[in-house]
Amino acid sequence: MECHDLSSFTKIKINLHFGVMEHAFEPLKNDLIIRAAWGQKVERPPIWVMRQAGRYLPEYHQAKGTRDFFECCRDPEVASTLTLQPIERFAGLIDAAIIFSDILVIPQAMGMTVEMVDKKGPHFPNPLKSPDDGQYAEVMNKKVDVAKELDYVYKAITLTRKKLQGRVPLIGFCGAPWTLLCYMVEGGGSKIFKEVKTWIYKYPEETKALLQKIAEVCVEYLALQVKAGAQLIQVFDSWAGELSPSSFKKFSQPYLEYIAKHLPRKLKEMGLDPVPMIVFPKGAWYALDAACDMGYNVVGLDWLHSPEQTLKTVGDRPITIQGNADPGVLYGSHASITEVVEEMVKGYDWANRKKGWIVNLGHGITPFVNPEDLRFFFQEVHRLTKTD
Ligand code: 1CP
Repeated sequence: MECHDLSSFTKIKINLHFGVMEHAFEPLKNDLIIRAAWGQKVERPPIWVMRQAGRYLPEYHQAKGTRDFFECCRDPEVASTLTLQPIERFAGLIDAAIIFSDILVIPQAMGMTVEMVDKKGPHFPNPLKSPDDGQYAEVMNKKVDVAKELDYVYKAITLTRKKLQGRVPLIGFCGAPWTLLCYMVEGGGSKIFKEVKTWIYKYPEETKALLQKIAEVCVEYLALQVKAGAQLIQVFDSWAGELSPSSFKKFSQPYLEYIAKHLPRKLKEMGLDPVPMIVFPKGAWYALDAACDMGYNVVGLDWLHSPEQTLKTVGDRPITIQGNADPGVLYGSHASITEVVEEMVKGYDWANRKKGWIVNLGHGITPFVNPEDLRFFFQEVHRLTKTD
């Protein structure tokens, strides 16, 4: 009889009831968001908020200490601790964790230097200047080893899944190619987007080649996140709203579609089951109709959309909407929070539909919000969607 040592056993794929998985994790005790993302009827709408692990939480500052931001991302122990903080604080009220990382790890993996400047945000000391600049050729020609360069993210995901012990699903994410391109050429956040507008209107073909390169990295990166244990994925197109309807069709949509088409194929090749995919094209209100046909299961909306109009636009397509309270309401009174939740519950026709909605803010939670006001938001969603 053939003899196997135990270590090779632990490495082989374990065929669980749910399909072939790379790791053995505890079964989910709360899979509400996964069922809602697949479009199933659910007992109540799942809730999480973008940027739920971060600066508004005192425990975030305490755990981070004086460490550099990217140092936290690269340390699986720290990253998993930060990911779990909102899950622990809001236990029983929150339905998903999102891995603590940043969208800008992809430009780093592509060979660019990105620093996180305290109280200012991301900074690229050497942004891409123009297609004639040697750095463009370098980035385009670099064979990105996505498995090696971002190994720390996969390790953080696997460790987080273990620590979660099935409490809630874990979301993996990446930045959309358009949004990443903005940072790579602007060198950080921007108000007028001078550089990236120069790129799209002066060098459209070179811009598209770079977007395609980023999209390919995104697919591989997301697939490896799923292999490591991510149970849903979200693509953040935070700067989609800087494009016109026509330029969105040229410089964002094709690459979002590429990811939605190729990720499931890649997962299949890897022997992994598909996971629900969320797209968040922030500010691109004109693209809601198109976003419903881009191949994603969930479309995340900012607060510029009314739920009623959204439902009309979605029609009978099997799309779940995620969102979309104005994050600013968390600076307001509890009466205002209640009103905003009531408007969403009514607007998404929850009492009749019981599907197609994941509750979230319309963008990330902002610094200086009192976490207890977020708790009140969660509690109000639970209270106003309870079925006896
Ligand atoms: O709970 C979580 O969501 C934490 C994980 C997370 C995610 C999903 C972080 C941690 N960043 C992100 C995504 C991210 N990063 C986006 C997409 C979401 C969005 O639009 O908000 C974007 C645009 C970034 C880029 C980025 N990183 C910014 C924005 C700068 C700008 O141009 O306006 C900032 C400030 C960061 C730093 C960052 N990322 C995450 C945290 C907790 C922080 C703050 C770091 C600190 O000061 O301690």
